Amino acid sequence: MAPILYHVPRMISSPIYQAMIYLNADITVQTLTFADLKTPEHLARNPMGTSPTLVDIEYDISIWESGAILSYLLEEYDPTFRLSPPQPSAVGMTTTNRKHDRAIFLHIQQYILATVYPFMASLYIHTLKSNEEQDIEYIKLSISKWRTLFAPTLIHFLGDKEYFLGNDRLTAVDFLVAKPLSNAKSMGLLNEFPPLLALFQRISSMPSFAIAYGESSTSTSTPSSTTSASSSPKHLHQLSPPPTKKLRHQLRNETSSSSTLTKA
Ligand SMILES: N[C@@H](CCC(=O)N[C@@H](CS)C(=O)NCC(=O)O)C(=O)O
Repeated sequence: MAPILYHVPRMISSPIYQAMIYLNADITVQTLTFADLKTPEHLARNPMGTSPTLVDIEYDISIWESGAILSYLLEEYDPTFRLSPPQPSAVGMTTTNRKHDRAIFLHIQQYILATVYPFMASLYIHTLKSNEEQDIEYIKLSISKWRTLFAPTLIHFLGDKEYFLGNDRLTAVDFLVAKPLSNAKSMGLLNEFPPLLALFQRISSMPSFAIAYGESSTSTSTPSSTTSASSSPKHLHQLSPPPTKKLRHQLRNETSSSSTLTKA
C-alpha cells in the first residue's frame, strides 16, 4: 500500500505535495481541513495535530515534521536526484562541487522550514485577525525584519540564478520557498523583491502548484478527499473531480521536462 500524505491545501504540506507530483511519486494524498487536524483520528497519527503527516502502515511509519517528511520522500521517490543534489557518499559522487551543492541544499531547506516559514506563517495568520486583535508593533517589526533580513538573505542564497541551485536546476527547496513567498505575496510584500517574485512566478505557474495549493478546479480542496501524487493513468480515476484533459497534458509535460532536467 502506498504511503499516505495528510495534507491541508496552502499549508506547508503543499510544497511537499507539489514535489511529489513533479516526481510522479506513487503516494496517496489525503486532503484534510483544519478541523480534521484536531480529530482523535488525526491526533492518533500526529499528537501535534498538524499538517503534514506521513503514514506508511507497511513500515510502521508515522512522521509529522515537514523537513523529515520531505527528506524521507526524496530518498524514496527521487533515486536519480532530480529534485535534490546527491549525498556526497553516493557511489561515484565525491567531487567538491557535489559536497558543496548538498550542503547548500540542506542549509536552504532548513533555513526555509525552521526559520522563514514559521516567521512568515505566524505574521500572515496574525494579519487575518480583526483590527482590534492585531498587535501593530509586532506587525511593523515583522515587516521590517522581512524587508531587512529574511528577504535579503533569500536573495543572497538565490544570487542571479533562476533557482537556488542554479539556472535550469530546479530542486525541492524552490518548491519549499514558494509557501512563505505566497504568504508574502498575499500581504503585498513580494513585489518589491523582483528576484523572489520571479522565482515564485516560476513555481506558481506550474500546473502542479494549482493542485498542491488547492487552487485548481481539479484540485483536492474538497474536505477530506483522497488523491494521488502520480499523474499516471492508473491513478487518474482516484482524483475527484478528475483532471481536465488540458491539465493532464500540462502535468505530463511537467513530469517529462523534469526527466530532461535529471539528465542535464
Ligand atoms: N514544525 C512543523 C509545523 C507544522 C505546522 O504547524 N503546520 C501548520 C500548517 S502550515 C498546522 O498544521 N497548523 C495547525 C495547528 O497548528 O493547529 C512542520 O514543519 O511540519
